[in-house]
Amino acid sequence: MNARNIVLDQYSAKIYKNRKEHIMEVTEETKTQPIAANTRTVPGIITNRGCCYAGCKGVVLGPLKDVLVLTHGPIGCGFYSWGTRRNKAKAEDGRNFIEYCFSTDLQEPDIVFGGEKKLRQAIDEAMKIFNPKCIMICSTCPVGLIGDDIHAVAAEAEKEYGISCMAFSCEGYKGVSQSGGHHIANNTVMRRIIGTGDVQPTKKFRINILGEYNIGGDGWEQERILKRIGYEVVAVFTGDGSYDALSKSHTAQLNLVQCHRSINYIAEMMKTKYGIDWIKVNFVGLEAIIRSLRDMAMYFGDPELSARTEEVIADEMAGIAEAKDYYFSKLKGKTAALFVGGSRAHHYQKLLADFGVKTVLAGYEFAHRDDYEGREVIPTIKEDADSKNIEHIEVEKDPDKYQAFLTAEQYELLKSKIQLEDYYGMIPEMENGSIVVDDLNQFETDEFIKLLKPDIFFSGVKDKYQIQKAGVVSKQLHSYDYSGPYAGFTGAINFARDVTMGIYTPAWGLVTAPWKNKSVLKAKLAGG
Ligand code: CFM
Repeated sequence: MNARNIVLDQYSAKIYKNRKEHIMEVTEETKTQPIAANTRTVPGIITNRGCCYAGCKGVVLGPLKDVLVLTHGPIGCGFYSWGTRRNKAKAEDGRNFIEYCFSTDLQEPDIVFGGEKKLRQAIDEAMKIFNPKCIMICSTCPVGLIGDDIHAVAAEAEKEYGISCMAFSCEGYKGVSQSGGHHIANNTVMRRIIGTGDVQPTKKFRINILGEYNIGGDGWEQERILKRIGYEVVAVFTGDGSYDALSKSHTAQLNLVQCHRSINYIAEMMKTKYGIDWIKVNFVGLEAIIRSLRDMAMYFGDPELSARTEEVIADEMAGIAEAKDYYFSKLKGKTAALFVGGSRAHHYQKLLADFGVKTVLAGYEFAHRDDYEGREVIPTIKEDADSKNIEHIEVEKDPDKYQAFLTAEQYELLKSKIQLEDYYGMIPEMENGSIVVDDLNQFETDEFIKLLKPDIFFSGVKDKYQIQKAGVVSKQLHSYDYSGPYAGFTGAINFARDVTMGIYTPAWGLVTAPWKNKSVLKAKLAGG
């Protein structure tokens, strides 16, 4: 029996029926089958997912350094999301609210009598002490339940103080995970900020990076490489991001999408409203970065830019060659499990492969089917007078399906320019025999560790210690455990160094997994 069935068979009939749709063993046959994703977690199962508020406030809005993000709710929500995501930011005009936690600290009487008064007070206080140009109010669960009109309070504050004040009804319970929160944040950022600023474009190659949150300094490393080549980075959404930069982002010529899951909404809306093309990129993993840089150069179709791109790639690769070989020799043949939010399990498989590490299990907390199955948007060359124009076509993973959208010539041109395989989602890129799990839970984590025995398990803080108690080193791929950056060329080496240190630490061999302490009979009954 394969690992998938061994785990599923331990469930009751009802849970089995649900979970079997979320767990897949990759084979030639299953590769083209759908996986259930973005659905409600079975109540009672210990999931690693976050909430709508986490996706809105924590993920998309939180990194904006010159915006005062105010959590309207009991203090726990603000406290728990305080500084835990490691989105780094440098102050530009002396204003950096990143290190603060602002909350209305709702108490029982406010829940009973309404919390709007307290919200107004908090805004007054924030204006007196910090005088921000923009306040964003984020609701947590109880606020939605008692019905505070945060949008009305925001409108009043705009009038009274002449600032920009936006309200986000991102109560935690909305939707099935943090994914709904991304969407809520994206909509308001698009409606209220993008396009409000003014700037005279100076440089030729102006780009935005979407879905890059500067965890551990990833965004800075990407900007360094892009600037070396000659790009102007207009705005990063939203790592080390600012209201000002976002307001001018409509003046860019191309949007790069790093994390598709959290920000594809803005990429699409900017395409519709401003005609800005977008392409998926991946700055995690050496091969992936090189491919992304070449695609960008191809988009602009400028020979000088292409030459400069190749120069920078060669130089960066030469700079890390020795370290790369060393870590490859240490890591080759190791195996990894990856369970992250909605895009990193895909991206980091590429980086692991650069060092000879095979991914035996991968999964997402809240990805949608397109993230798994590889329904992708790829750039295609449009046949018109200016052949550099690029049109987007939604592509299913079955190549025959997109062929129908294109003329034979376009199809051939496309194939010659871009290796489509590289743009597929997570599942089509995985080796046969590996396991894919959506919304992995605590029970399944233990079970798959027993069966697959990965050398390292990449995940988050909620399950890190559970994994380490089983004798497997766990590295956080959300926060990087206080390390990073992991994106870019030098980032790849940082990553390989940390992974090597983790795997070669002798401590893991000294840990006895909890199931190994069970009596033989009990262990047998428990399937251990
Ligand atoms: Fe995108 Fe992210 Fe991720 Fe995400 Fe996240 Fe994150 Fe993540 Mo944690 S935006 S989907 S909601 S890449 S916070 S920076 S690491 S779960 S895989």
